[in-house]
Parts: sequence; structure tokens; C-alpha cells
Amino acid sequence: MEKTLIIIKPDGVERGLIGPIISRFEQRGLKFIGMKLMQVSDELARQHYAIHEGKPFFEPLIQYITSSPVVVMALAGPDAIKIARNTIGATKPSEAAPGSIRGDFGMMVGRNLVHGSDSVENGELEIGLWFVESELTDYERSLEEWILEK
Ligand code: DAT
Ligand code: MG
Repeated sequence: MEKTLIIIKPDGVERGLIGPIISRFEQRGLKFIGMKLMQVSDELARQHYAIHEGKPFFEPLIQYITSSPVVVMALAGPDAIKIARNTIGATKPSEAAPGSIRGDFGMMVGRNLVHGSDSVENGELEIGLWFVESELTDYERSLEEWILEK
């Protein structure tokens, strides 16, 4: 099972879109294995976005992600990375398909509402960065076979 780290960024929380955004992933069939509301520290923000350090949008990105609480989720499923990124939509909301979260709720890249891991490796790394083991669960969904063909 692939795992992906999803973050509802501060604009999603401030705009009252926690529920609608969570619903997109829940309806899709992804399995929730961890979830919490938290204030992001400057240090964690810089670690999470380390790959973008030095780019012109880096400091505004750190400012944005630390400006108000976020909701962080660890989701699992076959092809979870690709499924979650398609559900989120393109990085720039102006290029995101209608029906995707960014395509339905977003206007600008600097307020694009959601983060999703971009590879299997980063999914594992990011879940390790944002969650401690005791915050993650392992359970069998009783409806599993109606979502995932065996
Ligand atoms: P994504 O969040 O779709 O994985 P990314 O990893 O390339 O996109 O970039 C991380 C975040 O940085 C992105 O959600 C918004 C911001 N960002 C990326 N490219 C940008 C740009 N050209 N101008 C402003 N912000 C940008
Ligand atoms: Mg990314």
C-alpha cells in the first residue's frame, strides 16, 4: 500500500474548507491512517520544503504555511500518491482541472490549499517527518472489498 502525506494549508483552514477538502479524499476511497490539526514551526516548514530552498517563492511559502494552523493527514491505498495528486489538481490553480480541489477552490499558486506527496519515497519520508509512530493507526476497513478489488 502506498502512503501519502496530505496537508490542508492555512488558507483551507481559515476559509472553513477542512470538511469539504477531507471529504474529497474520503469519498475517493483513500484510507485515513493519521490526522491532526497543528501549528507548523518555522523549522518543520523549512525541512518539509527544503527542496525549494533558494527559490524566489521559498520565504513567502514558509511564511504562508506557518501563518495559521494546518490539518495533516496520512492516507494509504494502491496508487495513493497519484490518486491524491489528481484529487488535489495542478500546482497552479489556473491550470488545475475543475473537479480537483485546487480547480474548485483556488485562484493562486501561493494560496493553493493543499499539499500532497509527489513520490512513494517522499510519501514515506514526509509521514515520518510530520507524524510519530504512535499517531498512526493500522486497521481493517469493513467495506474494503467494495472499494478495492481483491
Ligand atoms: P506541489 O505543491 O503541487 O507539489 P511544488 O512541490 O512544486 O508543488 O511546490 C511546492 C509549493 O511551492 C506549491 O504548492 C506552491 C509553491 N510554489 C511552487 N512553484 C511556485 C511558483 N512558481 N511560484 C510561487 N509559488 C510556487
Ligand atoms: Mg510538491
